[in-house]
Amino acid sequence: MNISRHHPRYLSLSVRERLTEALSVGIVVPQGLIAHGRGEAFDYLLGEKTSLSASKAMSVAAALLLTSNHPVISVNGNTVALVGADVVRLATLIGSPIEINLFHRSIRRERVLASYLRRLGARDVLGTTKKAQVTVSGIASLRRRVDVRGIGSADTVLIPLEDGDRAEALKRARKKVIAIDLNPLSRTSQVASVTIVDNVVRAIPALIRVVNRMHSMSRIELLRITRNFDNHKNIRRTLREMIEYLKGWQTN
Ligand code: PTJ
Repeated sequence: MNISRHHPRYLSLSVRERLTEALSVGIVVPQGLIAHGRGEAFDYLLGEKTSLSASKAMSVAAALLLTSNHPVISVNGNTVALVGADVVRLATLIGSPIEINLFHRSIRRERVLASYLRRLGARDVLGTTKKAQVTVSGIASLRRRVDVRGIGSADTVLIPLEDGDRAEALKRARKKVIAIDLNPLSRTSQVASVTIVDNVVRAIPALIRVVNRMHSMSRIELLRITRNFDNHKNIRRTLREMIEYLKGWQTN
């Protein structure tokens, strides 16, 4: 559908359009549209903009990615459809592989996502071969099977739009977990080491900008940023920001 740029909901409508197109080629599953709807509802409560607490979490996430020995970006259908090109850019910048790890898993979908990411310029795409698989214990779905060269040996995993089960299991496996999730109350948000409560379409491009800015900082400075961060305190700040935004509507 051709959406006019002058439509007041242009951005939101074009994101929906991207998801439905990705559904038609098998990148996104129907359940992904439902998940997106839930995300949109929370985005309203943020005024559809990046909050101060999300910006803070992004700085910590960037510092963590830059100081990790083996960071990995885990992607699902929605993430690839919405920000595939930016994920490839971020992976190149931090020198990390991209691992496809699907909740609604099928070999066909894994191949579709991998070839799409490669067309966007990704060099190191994992998660499509059974050869190098290991199991992350405590995950009820097929997402427990991961690549030993990727999530299996990662010290930090970036997980946009994740299910809580796997976020918890990755934490138990002693990995640092960076979540991007519009729902600050989700299990993923609550268990992650760093939670960016923001729309993935704003968060990944913003994260690229922050990583570029922090690239020249010393390791000591970066480690100080990660050590002084309290994720639960920052999520409470996000909730306060949402409440303040709603209060603004009361007085309108
Ligand atoms: O591609 P697959 O098979 O791996 O499946 C992907 C989905 C998203 C269907 C699957 O991972 C799933 O069911 O996820 P959940 O458990 O519904 O969680 C998705 C979370 O992402 C929810 O907390 C949403 O609020 C949040 N969310 C949805 N859209 C966005 C988002 N967060 C950030 N940006 C979004 N655009």
